[in-house]
Amino acid sequence: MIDLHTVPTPNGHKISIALEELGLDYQVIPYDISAGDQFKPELLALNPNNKLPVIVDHASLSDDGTPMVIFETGAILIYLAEKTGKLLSDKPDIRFQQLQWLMFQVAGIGPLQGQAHHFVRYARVQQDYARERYLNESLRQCRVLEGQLQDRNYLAGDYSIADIACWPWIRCLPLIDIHLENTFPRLFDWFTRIEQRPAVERGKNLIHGWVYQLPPNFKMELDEKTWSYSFGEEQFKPR
Ligand SMILES: N[C@@H](CCC(=O)N[C@@H](CS)C(=O)NCC(=O)O)C(=O)O
Repeated sequence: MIDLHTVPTPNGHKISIALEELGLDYQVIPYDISAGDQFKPELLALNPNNKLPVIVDHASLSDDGTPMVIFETGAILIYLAEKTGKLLSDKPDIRFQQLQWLMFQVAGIGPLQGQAHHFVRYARVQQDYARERYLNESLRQCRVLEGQLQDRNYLAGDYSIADIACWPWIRCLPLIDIHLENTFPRLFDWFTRIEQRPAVERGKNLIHGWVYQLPPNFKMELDEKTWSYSFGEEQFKPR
């Protein structure tokens, strides 16, 4: 049994989709990051970086006899793929292409598109330069993916953890007013192909992700406490 400590965000959905695809036995431990759950001592003991998701695999023990604990979605996806021998090729050339696109997501799309969401949807002070910069970067990343998908159905080889990592983030683009259908047709087809997978349907609905129903550029008005947990004093206080 795997404990999945998670939230209904793109990072959370990467792991619930992978667990569903792999048919692994798991239970969900939901967190509310707007209420500061990410700073609970139980979570900090698993991930000192106060981020979700985190998995605890009770079926796999570390050298000290305690269950394996893994945070950072890139590491979790590689762990799950290696545990099952699925969703990551065993042919070295394809495997490293898949890992390369996984890294493109965790080191590129997540951090930079994440900033676009921050400046478009959350920032309390209008920051035109930052907004433009991260929107342009998100569009540039879409162009890179569009190019990669010109002559293939998945990012590298068969459907893999690279596609699973990117998909929930591509799903968020309408929130920052980026729409694939006309501008990035191959990326749109890839998105639709993956969306139709039953495991993706189950994984994305695991915890209700209401945020995905918001209109483009919807400005989030966070109350003081939530702002503090996410972007203010509570987030940055030493622990
Ligand atoms: N690089 C991390 C990012 C995880 C992350 O940013 N998680 C967000 C939810 S999507 C979180 O837990 N935020 C809580 C906080 O920043 O306090 C990963 O890939 O796991």
